[in-house]
Amino acid sequence: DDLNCVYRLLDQHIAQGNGQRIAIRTFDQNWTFRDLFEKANQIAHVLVDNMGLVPGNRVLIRSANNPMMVACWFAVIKAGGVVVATMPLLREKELTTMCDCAEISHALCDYRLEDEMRQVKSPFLKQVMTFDGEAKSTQSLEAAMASKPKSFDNFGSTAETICLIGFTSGTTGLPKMTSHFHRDILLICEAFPKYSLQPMPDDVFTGSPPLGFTFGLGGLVLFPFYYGASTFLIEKPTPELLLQAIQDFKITICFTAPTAWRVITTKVKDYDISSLRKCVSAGETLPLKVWQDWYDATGLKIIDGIGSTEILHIFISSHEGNMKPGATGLPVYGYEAKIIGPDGNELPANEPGRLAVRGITGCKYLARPEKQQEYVENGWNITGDIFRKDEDGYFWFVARGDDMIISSGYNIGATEVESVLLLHPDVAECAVVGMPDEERGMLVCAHIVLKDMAKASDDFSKEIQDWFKENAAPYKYPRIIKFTETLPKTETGKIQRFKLKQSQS
Ligand code: 3SK
Repeated sequence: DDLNCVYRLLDQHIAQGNGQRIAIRTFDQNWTFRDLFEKANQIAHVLVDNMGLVPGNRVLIRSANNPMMVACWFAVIKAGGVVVATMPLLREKELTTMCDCAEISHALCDYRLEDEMRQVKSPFLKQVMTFDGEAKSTQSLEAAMASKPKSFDNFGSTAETICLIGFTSGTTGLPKMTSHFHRDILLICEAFPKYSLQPMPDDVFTGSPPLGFTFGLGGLVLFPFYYGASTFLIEKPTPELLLQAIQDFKITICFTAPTAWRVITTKVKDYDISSLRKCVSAGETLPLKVWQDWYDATGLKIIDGIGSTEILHIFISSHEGNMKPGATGLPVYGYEAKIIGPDGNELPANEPGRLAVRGITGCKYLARPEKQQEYVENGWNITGDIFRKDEDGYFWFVARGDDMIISSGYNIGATEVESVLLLHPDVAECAVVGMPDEERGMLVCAHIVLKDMAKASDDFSKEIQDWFKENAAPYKYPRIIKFTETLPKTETGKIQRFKLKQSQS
């Protein structure tokens, strides 16, 4: 049982007599570990008895961060299913691609996000059930749960049973999927949090990343529960709500992205945040100015980190005792990192090159053997980031090595945005690049050639942006549109994105 992640993270608290402790709080709900345990067990019964789930089936979970989403996450794994948790903002086309790629057969969905889920056209998806928080509908998950027992015999998983599939925002057409074992879920709880946070049962975690992003899953569910602590979930987090929660619910550990830390710094003087002891930043690189301003305002040192969906969570970071402001940090216990040149050999100190990482959680691409070959060598995962390692072994971010745009902590594949734009009936050609921005780190900027250039206008940009938000997750939409007669290309017709980047800097 100790290597079954659901037992270790949830059931064990009941077995040890800690069921009455608070597991999840929101602005209007309190769930104890027992509440969560019983609801997860009832949902597991519904998955098996009513939805016909058999072990190994992949189950999509679509929701904002709330207690029912967490209960569904545990229920799927209890029943032997594989969780594919998604960002709430994804649209029908993105959901369809995920269902097709991961062969998803079942979905559990917050009723407020049901419309897009019902439009998914995938031959694999057989069963969708929605939860509404109160069994308002007789068809709801809660209505089906009402008659189910509050105990459940967990499927007999082993340490190496796959229980989670993560999608990475691909830089090319099809997304990359990575799989994770029960063992991996538990190992990350022994790595970054132990190294940087030293959590205790009285800690209260909060933050903004969605649970569909493994940064959020770790920081807001796995780490608190592994250490018997509680989590405070916010469905639509804003800097103000994070500050409100920290003040009113005595939060001790907060996970968010640099963009939010920057805004929070400007507002913190209006709140009492004296309970806060650890501040974590990941998802994009943390500018030194943001770190310094927060330190000057609060005396707290933000713990920067870099992780990935492939590795599951943060693998380079620091703690108060060994921080070099501006550097991302040192490899976390259980991981090794190095900087390699184009020939794959390690580079000398301070030379920028590709970051490679290897460690306890491995890197297992699913269904795409060519990706395993391209991105994994001797267990080393070759990331898309350019870093340098200084003479003391600290890693410093230099640049993204691919066409990924990181805006407000979201990873946005430029090619993915292009492929959506090309579906617009008026778009002939387009190229998408990141544009540096004070507030968001990067902005998505689309250079567009229209079939009829006479249509180019500010109003038409707005029309394309609105159309985009209907057809893809709104956080990916191009905030800047530049209409152009031609795009710069090589002799072989390849778009020269670097020229577009140069022309705007
Ligand atoms: O983007 C990151 O740095 C990250 C951190 C933790 C887990 C997952 C990711 C992608």
